[in-house]
Amino acid sequence: SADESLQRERIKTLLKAHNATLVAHYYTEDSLQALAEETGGCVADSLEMARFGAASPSSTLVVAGVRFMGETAKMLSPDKRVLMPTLEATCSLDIGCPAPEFSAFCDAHPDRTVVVYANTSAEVKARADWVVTSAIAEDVVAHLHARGERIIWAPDKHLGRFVQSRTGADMLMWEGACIVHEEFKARGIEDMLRVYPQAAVLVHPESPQAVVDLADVAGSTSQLINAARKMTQDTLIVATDRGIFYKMQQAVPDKLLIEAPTGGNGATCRSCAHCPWMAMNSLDKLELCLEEGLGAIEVDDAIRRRALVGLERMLTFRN
Ligand code: CIZ
Ligand code: SF4
Repeated sequence: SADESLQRERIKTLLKAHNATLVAHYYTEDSLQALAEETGGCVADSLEMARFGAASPSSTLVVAGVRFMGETAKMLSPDKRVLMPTLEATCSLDIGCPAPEFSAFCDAHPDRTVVVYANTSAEVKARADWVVTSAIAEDVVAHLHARGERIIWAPDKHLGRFVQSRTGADMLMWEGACIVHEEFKARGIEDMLRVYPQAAVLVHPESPQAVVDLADVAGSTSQLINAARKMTQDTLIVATDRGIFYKMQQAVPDKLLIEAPTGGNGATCRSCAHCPWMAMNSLDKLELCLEEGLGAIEVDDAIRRRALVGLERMLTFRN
């Protein structure tokens, strides 16, 4: 609309005035992803967001995503101002893994290497030997397993089980889950495959085992977008947050993308393929945060220094 295009222009002016770069996650709304692209920022998964933010020459990073992404950006770029359109956007994995309980769990198994998913608080990262995202979890765990290390994995039990099955590593799991991905239903996908028998199934491994078992490709968001390009099928059933369709459709403009079913038979679900916390980000909140300097992320320095150990291992990891 005309209003929205005026708003986009105002935000572009604000970004320039603040020497700010906008980094948006694949699961945020299309308007934010489009604006990040148009203004020289980036649209990415959490690993690439972290790399891009750290390499950016801007003095301010605006992170459209959920809180752990802003914290990671701040920890990697302590001298930059890191703003978020909303500080309320959390993640069920972060909520389900409180630092004191997690720390006690680690203390009870001192012989294990602690590997945590990026979807955790700065405090939990500070307790970890390694931080990983879904894009490199399997490679890192395979590397540790080959060195004979036994692992504590937290917090996503589905991703942990997926990585365990691929690597054969000895992994003690924390029992967390993503409220978006755990809603995908194998039965619903099987029904859909009867309607679209030629379709390929693309699944994010935060999904339940039965859903991953139906996948032609299971992988992180960036891996799924790359896989979409390579698939010979022209219909793709996609089990991850539907925000990914913005970039995936750009990558494969001629393919039909279909959201994998969540609740079977019209049953209600809590999230229906879209993360409620990612959805808290909007152009309105972005404009406000730039105008008023709201939503600044701060991380305690001692926590940051400890969390950086695992984060830097992730960023410098090469197979
Ligand atoms: O589900 C998420 O929050 C994901 C996929 C994060 C990421 O690694 O980009
Ligand atoms: Fe967390 Fe799931 Fe939302 Fe990602 S999609 S931020 S894992 S709740």
